Amino acid sequence: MKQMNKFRKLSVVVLCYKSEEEIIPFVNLIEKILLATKMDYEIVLVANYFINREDRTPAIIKKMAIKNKKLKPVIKLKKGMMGWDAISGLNAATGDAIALIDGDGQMPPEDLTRLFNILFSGEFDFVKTFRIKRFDGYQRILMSSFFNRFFRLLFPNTFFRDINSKPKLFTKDALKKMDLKCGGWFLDGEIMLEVKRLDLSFAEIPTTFREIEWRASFINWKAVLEMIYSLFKYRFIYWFRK
Ligand SMILES: Nc1nc2c(ncn2[C@@H]2O[C@H](COP(=O)(O)OP(=O)(O)OP(=O)(O)O)[C@@H](O)[C@H]2O)c(=O)[nH]1
Ligand SMILES: [Mg+2]
Repeated sequence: MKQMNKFRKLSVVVLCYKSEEEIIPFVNLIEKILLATKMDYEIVLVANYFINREDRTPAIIKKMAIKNKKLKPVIKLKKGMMGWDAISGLNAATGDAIALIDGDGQMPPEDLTRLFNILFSGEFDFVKTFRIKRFDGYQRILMSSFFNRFFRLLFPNTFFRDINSKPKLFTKDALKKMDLKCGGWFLDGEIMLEVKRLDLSFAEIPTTFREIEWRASFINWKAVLEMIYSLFKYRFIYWFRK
C-alpha cells in the first residue's frame, strides 16, 4: 500500500571525517537509496577538519559537491570531535526527516530505507537502530555493553537498547525541539536524553555493525573515559534541565 506521508524532503547527514576516498562509493550508495524513495532529498557531507592534520576529505567533498547539487558540504575548522561535527551537519539539514550516519562504512546504509519507512508511518518522532550483531571485536562489544549498563544505572527510567547505534532518524520538529550541545563523544547519549526529556515517541530496529577494514579504530580508552566522565556530568545537568 502506498501511503501518503507528511514528509516532502529527506536529509541524510554523513560524518565524513577522515573517510577520504572511501566516502565516494558510500555517498553513491546513499544517493541510490534516496533516489528509490522518489522524494526530494539532500545529502549533507560533514568534512570538518583539524588544522595541521593530514586529511584529504575536505578537498574530496568539495569536488563531489561541485558535480552534484544534491550534495551539501559542511567544511569548517573543527572545534570539537564527533558531536561537534554531527551538530554542524544537523544544523545545515533542511529536510522534513533528517538522518545521521557515520561515513566510515560500518553502518549499512540500507538501514536508512527501513528507518524512513517507519518514520513515514507517522507514528514516531525518532527512530534508530540497535546492533544485534557486531563485527568490530570483543573489546568494543565489551566497552559498549559497559557504557549502556552504566547509562541505565544513572538514568534508570530510560529503556533504550543501544545508545550509540546509528543511523538515527529525526523528524524536523523533533530535532528542532532538542537542545543538543555535546561537541564530544557523548552526543548520542545526549540525543537519547533529549528523546526522554521531551517525551518523544521512538522506535528501535535491529541491525548489524561492520568491522572497519580500511583503517584502525579511532576509539581508544581516552574516548571511553570521556564518555564515562560525560555520563556523570550529564546526570548532573539533567537534574536541572527542564
Ligand atoms: N575519531 C573521530 N571521528 C570523528 C570526529 N569527527 C567526526 N567523526 C566521525 O564520527 C564517526 C564515528 O567515529 P568512529 O571513530 O568511527 O567511532 P566508532 O565507530 O565508535 O569507532 P571506530 O569506527 O572503531 O573508530 C565517524 O564517521 C567519524 O568520521 C573526530 O573528531 N574524531
Ligand atoms: Mg566507526
